[in-house]
This record gives sequence, structure tokens and C-alpha cells, in this order.
Amino acid sequence: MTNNPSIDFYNNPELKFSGDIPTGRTGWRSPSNIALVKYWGKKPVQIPQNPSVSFTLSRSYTETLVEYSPAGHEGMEVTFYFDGKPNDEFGRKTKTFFENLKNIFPFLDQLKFTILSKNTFPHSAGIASSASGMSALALALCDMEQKYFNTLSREEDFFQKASYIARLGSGSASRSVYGGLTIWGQTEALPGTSDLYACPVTSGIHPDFLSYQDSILLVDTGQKKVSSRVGHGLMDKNPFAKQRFGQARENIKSLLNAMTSGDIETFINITESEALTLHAMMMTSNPYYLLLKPNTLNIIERIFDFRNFKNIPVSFTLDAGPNVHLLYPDGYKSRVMPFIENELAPFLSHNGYIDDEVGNGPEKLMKD
Ligand code: 2P0
Repeated sequence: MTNNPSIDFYNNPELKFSGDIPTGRTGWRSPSNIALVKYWGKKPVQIPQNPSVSFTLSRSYTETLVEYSPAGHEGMEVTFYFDGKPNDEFGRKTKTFFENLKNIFPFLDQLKFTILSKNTFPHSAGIASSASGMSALALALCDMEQKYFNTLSREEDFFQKASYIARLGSGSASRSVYGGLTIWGQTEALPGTSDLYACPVTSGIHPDFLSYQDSILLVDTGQKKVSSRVGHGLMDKNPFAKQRFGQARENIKSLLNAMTSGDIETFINITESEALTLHAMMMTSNPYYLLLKPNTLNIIERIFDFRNFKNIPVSFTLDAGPNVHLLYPDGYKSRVMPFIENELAPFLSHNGYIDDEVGNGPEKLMKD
């Protein structure tokens, strides 16, 4: 936290340029993450109904370059390029995000922005592109705060604030500012956890889980029919919501115990149950809806069979979409790859799969 207790870490009117307004740029590469215990349901403002825990990924990331210069009379402006092309929808979303952050970063109103962003994976397909995209933006804003106001020189402060800001953009994005295993939401499972920002699990995890593999099997990469924002909202009236939030609170404790002791069987049991429960919540919302596709189920059946017959600890989890995250310890990679290529490939879209694994977290793209 800040050294000056009279200044609110998150609401600091001093973060405004008093002399010349600068021109400059910053850039961050920030990864997506895959939740093992899921966040599904929230309270205002972006407070999760239950804690969640995720693996940060390595090769599924967003790279965002933020260029800024003094604003004109109209105040803050945002021009957004995605994959090299102007993208008005992302521009509007980012402008709304920045508008909502004006109390936290008063300097935003003094600048106009050109943002250039690209993903290494298809966006809007339930592979948490909002997690990588919003965390990259949050890191860029914290970087500007540190560069011009020197208020985030402690690394813990920098990343905690970046996680807080990322959360306001998209809940799951709060977890992407750290590598490895990350918890967002207050839980007895780890001291220091908060509903306001995520915390990395920095010790105690069994080595098997530090290099876990995640092959993301792309069944369908089209735009989802129901957004996560709407899905979260439907949990407000889901008849099973209360039990679900309680179950998640218990699951996070049991999962962390299993990941500490290296109990892969319990890890598989909890993560697969979490994935299916997430989708069960969608099916039991009103209006009900379904994001799974026939090939999602074909793949899950093959995973069950492969695990049972070959005695290899492969398992799956799902994000809010039809694609399957195939999880396994890296020591089994040479046996799992032929399974994907031979048995699962017929169920994949033309995009195939992304060979990913647990990663180390975001990286700054350029030196100051
Ligand atoms: C998660 N998901 O824990 C859960 C599981 C998807 C399935 O959080 O409204 O984009 O921006 O806070 O973070 C996706 O929802 O929702 C999500 P908002 P978000 O990763």
C-alpha cells in the first residue's frame, strides 16, 4: 500500500498532471487464465459471489500497446486497433472502462489514447480473452501511474493495484496479473485473499502442478450466443445459486489441499465437477441456455475412456464456451499428444488446438 495513509490507494486525486502533459507509450503482454474453481455470479461492483482459483496460461495471451498524448478540448479519446484494424466496439468498451476509472486515475481525462492490441488465440470464444485483454490494459495504466507519479514503486503494490483495476474491467482478468496458480476472492484457504484483487499462491504447491499442461481443444470458435456478463446476471435468480456458491467455497479449500499434497485424483474430481457445474448453472438459469456442443461431449467421453483404460491422469475443464481444456502433468505429454492427434482431432474445428501450459504471468513489452 501507499506510504502515505492519507491517500487512498485506489482513489487518489493527486494523480493528475499539473505541468506539461506527456506523450509516450507503454506495452504489456498479458496471458489468459483458466479457472479450476469457477467464478460464476457476482455482486456490485464486480465482487465475486465465491472465491475462484486459476492457472495462468503461457501461450494464450494479449499484447497491447498503449500510446498517449495530450487530449484536446473534448477530453479523453480512445482509438482502438485490433489485429491492425480499427475496432470501434473495442474502442467504445475501452473508453467506458477508462471513464469508470477517472476517480482512480484522474490523469486519464487529460489524455487521448491509441491502443493497438492482438491476441494469440481466437477472441470471444470462451477462452477468457477479456482476462488477457483487460489485464494488459490495467497493467499499462499502472505503468503510467508509476512512471509519472512514482506511487507504485513496490512490486506488490504495482501488481495488487493492476489486479484491482483488471477486476473492474472483467472479474477473471484480476487473476491474470500473476503467474502460476492465482486466487481471487476471500477464502480461508489462503491468508491475505480479497474480493477486491487476486493473490498468487506462491508456495506449497506440489511440483506436478507447477508445470501442468493445458491443451485447449477448439471445438467452436464462433461468437457465443450469451455473454458471460449476461450469464453472471442470471445467477441472481438461479434456484441453485446459494448451494453453488457454498460448494465453490468448499471446493477451493479441498482443491488447494489436493494441490499441496499432490493428490491428482482429487484434483481431477473437483476440477471436472466444477466445469460441469458451471454449465449446469447455465442450463438451470431462466432463460436457460447451452454453450456445450455435441463435439464437446464427444471429447469428454473420450477423455473419460482414455483415463480409465490407459491409466493416464488426463482430465478436462471448461470455460464459458464449448472448447475443452485438456489438463495433464507434463510428464505424460508424449503419450497425450498422440491421443489428441489420433482420437480427438476429428472433433476439433479447423483451428485445431492450442498447446498451452501454466505460465509465469505478464511481461512488459518495452523498457522506459
Ligand atoms: C472464471 N468465467 O472463473 C469464469 C468461469 C468463465 C467461466 O469469469 O462480467 O469475463 O467480465 O466479470 O470474467 C468469465 O466472465 O466476466 C468468467 P465479467 P468474465 O473464469
